Amino acid sequence: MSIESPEHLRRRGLASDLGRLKRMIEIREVEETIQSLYSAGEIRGSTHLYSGQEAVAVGLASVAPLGDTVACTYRGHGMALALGMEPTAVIGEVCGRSTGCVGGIGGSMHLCDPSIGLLPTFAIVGAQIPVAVGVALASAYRAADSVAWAVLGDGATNIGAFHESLNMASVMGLPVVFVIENNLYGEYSPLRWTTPLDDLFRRGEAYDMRAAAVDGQDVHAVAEALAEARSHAAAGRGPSLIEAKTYRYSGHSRSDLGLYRSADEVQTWVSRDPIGILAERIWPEGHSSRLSEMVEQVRSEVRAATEHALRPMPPIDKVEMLRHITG
Ligand SMILES: Cc1ncc(C[n+]2csc(CCOP(=O)(O)OP(=O)(O)O)c2C)c(N)n1
Ligand SMILES: [Mg+2]
Repeated sequence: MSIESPEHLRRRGLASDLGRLKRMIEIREVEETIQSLYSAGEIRGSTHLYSGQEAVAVGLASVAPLGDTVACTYRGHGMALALGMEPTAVIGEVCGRSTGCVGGIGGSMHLCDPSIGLLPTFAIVGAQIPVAVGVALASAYRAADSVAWAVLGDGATNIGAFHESLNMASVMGLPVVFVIENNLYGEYSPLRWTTPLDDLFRRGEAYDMRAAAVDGQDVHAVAEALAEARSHAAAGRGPSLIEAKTYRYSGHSRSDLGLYRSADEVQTWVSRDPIGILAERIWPEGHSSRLSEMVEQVRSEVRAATEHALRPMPPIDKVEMLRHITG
């Protein structure tokens, strides 16, 4: 299947800029709903929100055909939605309900749906990277034209598995694209406290790998860079490392307010909001009322999805299992 296939984009709802905008709004609304559900005590364990980074997931899902495989992190609600998971399945899973994508036993950090190419999201920093390389190896072995995607944070580039994975993928010329979501922070530490460089794509040089940085707030720029990387991989020319410069609006997880970041810094990034950037491009003559209309529409869809997701309780054995897992 060609990456321009209208069929795959239609199935994902990403065939047009309006579809891409709507999906980014959906991700934002689902994350805001999850934040409120967390405060209301509906969510056990931790949860990591994706607000601010929407253009990366939607850009990737716009160019990854069905048949590709995505391995990403605990900050994976946005990627699941971008790839086509229904809000009910995300919200249900995060809340441990049977309406969730894996029946409520995975939770926020373990979303999964093989039918959309999403491997179970990974809670261990960097663990998804060698798994994606393994998927790429299988694809090369079978002479399939599918590509594997490893989506990781800036902090994960300091993990041994990152370096081993890039090395092996490069030596073997495997069809994998490594996508760094550089949101400038690890758990609570600014990138520069833990990492000796700002431009993480430069780590690709050490592995003789095609590498580039891209504006992670611009869904078109992300899609273009990732489409090129995918074509390169699918043509048998090996892996790429793409660094998307982006920002998470919320703290690292659950109740973290992110107070270690200055208000100016947050404001600078909010002024380059990925939803605003695309809306302005779609409606250059003025976007605020049309955008508000779309937000209202998505908000009511997400409200309905939430009611549906929370209605049933899981069977008692799953409740017991969750109790056991989360203490
Ligand atoms: C191997 C491992 N070490 C530490 C942790 C705890 N931890 C969870 S998220 C995180 C920060 C990762 O930062 P980054 O890769 O930049 O991803 P982001 O959370 O910013 O998306 C850490 C240290 C973990 N889950 N796994
Ligand atoms: Mg980070």
